[in-house]
Amino acid sequence: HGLTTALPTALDRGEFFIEYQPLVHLGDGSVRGAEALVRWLHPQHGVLSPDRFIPLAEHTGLIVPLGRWVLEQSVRQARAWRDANGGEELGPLRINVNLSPCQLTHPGLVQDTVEILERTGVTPDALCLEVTESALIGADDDLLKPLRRLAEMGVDIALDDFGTGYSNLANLRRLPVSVLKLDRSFTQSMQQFPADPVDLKIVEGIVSLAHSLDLAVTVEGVETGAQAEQLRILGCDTAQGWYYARPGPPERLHDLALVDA
Ligand code: G
Ligand code: G
Ligand code: MN
Ligand code: NA
Repeated sequence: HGLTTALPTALDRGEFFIEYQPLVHLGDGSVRGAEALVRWLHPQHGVLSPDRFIPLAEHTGLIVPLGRWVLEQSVRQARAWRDANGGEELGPLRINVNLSPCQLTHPGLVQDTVEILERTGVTPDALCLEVTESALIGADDDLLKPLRRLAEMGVDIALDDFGTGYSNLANLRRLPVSVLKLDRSFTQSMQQFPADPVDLKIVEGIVSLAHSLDLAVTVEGVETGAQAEQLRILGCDTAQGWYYARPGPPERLHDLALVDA
């Protein structure tokens, strides 16, 4: 249909833009960084969410140049936040970028990332690449090699939507990941206070396993203060969700971070 024909040239026409959603430290409430979320400003349909076009971009192969564009824009943005603040008082804002499975198998991933970091003067530890749990289920060494290279350089790798795919927990040990992003469904079950005791046990178990493997835990989809408090008590490290802020323009993130500092 219409989206399919318009997609291949949308990148050249400059129709994509990125919104940023803050990542907040649960212990002290400070803004530590943001996740980059791409949108398509379609000339007829208006703003389209990634669910509408990422699958199409994966199917047509546009995801490789689009993903590279998102990575470059986001890392530039992280640099701009740092510069706007004189690089000091805020502490660096880190940037999380989603990678689709097709980008993992694309041979240019490591080199593109290195070049983008060098061009922008952003250190690898300011970047976190998010890969879904399902993309890594049963991953062989060839698939993991580029992620391992990036992790060795100091780039964080996060396992996105964790707890939805059924990955073998023991498998975590061989993945070069340093962050688990707990799926939104866990946060949703913390709606009531006190939350369901079984769900509490599950999250408690995941957090304890994660920490014993030296992984940080980020929670997604936090919509209320009660959820944030419950997840903080359970030992989660970082949170993201509408309770703090919806995805928005980059200037807003800087303002949020300054207010906190
Ligand atoms: O905020 P939201 O509706 O925008 O995001 C929907 C989904 O799209 C999320 O699962 C998110 O991981 C994915 N997504 C957002 N931006 C990107 C991107 O730049 N690349 C890829 N591969 N997925 C993205
Ligand atoms: O990469 P991922 O699938 O995790 O992308 C985050 C998705 O979750 C985006 O679609 C984003 O807009 C959405 N999102 C972010 N915060 C909230 C929230 O508090 N509640 C809900 N329901 N969705 C959220
Ligand atoms: Mn994500
Ligand atoms: Na997610």
